[in-house]
Amino acid sequence: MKPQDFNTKEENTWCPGCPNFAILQAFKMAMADLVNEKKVKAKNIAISCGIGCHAKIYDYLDVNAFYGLHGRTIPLCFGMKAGNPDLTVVGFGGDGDTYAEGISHFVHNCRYNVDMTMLVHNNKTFALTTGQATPTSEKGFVGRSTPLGVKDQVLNPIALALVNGATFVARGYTSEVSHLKGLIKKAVLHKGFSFIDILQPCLTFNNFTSYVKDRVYKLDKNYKADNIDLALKKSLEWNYSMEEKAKIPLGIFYQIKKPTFQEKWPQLKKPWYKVERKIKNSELIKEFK
Ligand SMILES: Cc1ncc(C[n+]2csc(CCOP(=O)(O)OP(=O)(O)O)c2C)c(N)n1
Repeated sequence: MKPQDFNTKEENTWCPGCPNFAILQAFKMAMADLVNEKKVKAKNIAISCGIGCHAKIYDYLDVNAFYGLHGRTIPLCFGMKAGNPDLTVVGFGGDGDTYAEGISHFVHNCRYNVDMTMLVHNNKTFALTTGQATPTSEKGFVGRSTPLGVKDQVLNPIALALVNGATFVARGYTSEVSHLKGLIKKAVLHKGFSFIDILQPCLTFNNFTSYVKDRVYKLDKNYKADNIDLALKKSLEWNYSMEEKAKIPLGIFYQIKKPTFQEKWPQLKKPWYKVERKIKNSELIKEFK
């Protein structure tokens, strides 16, 4: 299988040069590899998305998919996985989508450890609606909804995921496509909730490329990703601000094994459509007639 085998015939309406293309490409390359390595079955890939520029990825991937509501990607993925544990479930969200509208689902899924992957296209703005502030917009960010600049504390999604029990927490960057592809492969193979915050500058409404490009660095090969204290320390190295001296780590901050939601609930191990029910629908209907 080749990455382009996931292409659809839909016209792509992202802005020319949008870093979302890099996420699409990294995902297609990662999934093609996993299919060729016989670790994933193409027919079992199921995705969902929120609402926003990121969500258009739904149109550009020839896989099973459910177009969601703003912020509801995670519960949709949760439902798909609970309904059919054979599926390889991946959610795509925006930073507004996941860290504003969908924040409660994000936090609780870190606790539940549903076996799914969440890829967040983090452009630090609500892009589709033309550049309002999101929780990861830094203090001082001037956008359509904040002409006087953001006054509040910025949200650090990496630290948030870590303190709430997430079992796979990573950061990628759209200018590092093959690194991102590697992260996606590892995330998909992880048993449990795997989360990658992907820095994706929005060329039209929030282009922070020049800020990140010289500040990113990859976590060292000797970095031990199973140590929560170290992971937390690393997560605080950059607080999504525009501080001059910041350094931005990329890679897997933390990965451990914990029982998944399905393992905690043995009733959910079998796909629901294979469960034999004692109740006969026809008898029930008769009773209510
Ligand atoms: C509940 C709800 N609130 C607001 C909207 C309007 N809305 C549609 S797209 C969007 C911006 C999406 O931004 P983000 O999730 O960051 O994704 P991006 O466009 O940046 O990829 C908003 C606010 C909506 N569709 N539903």
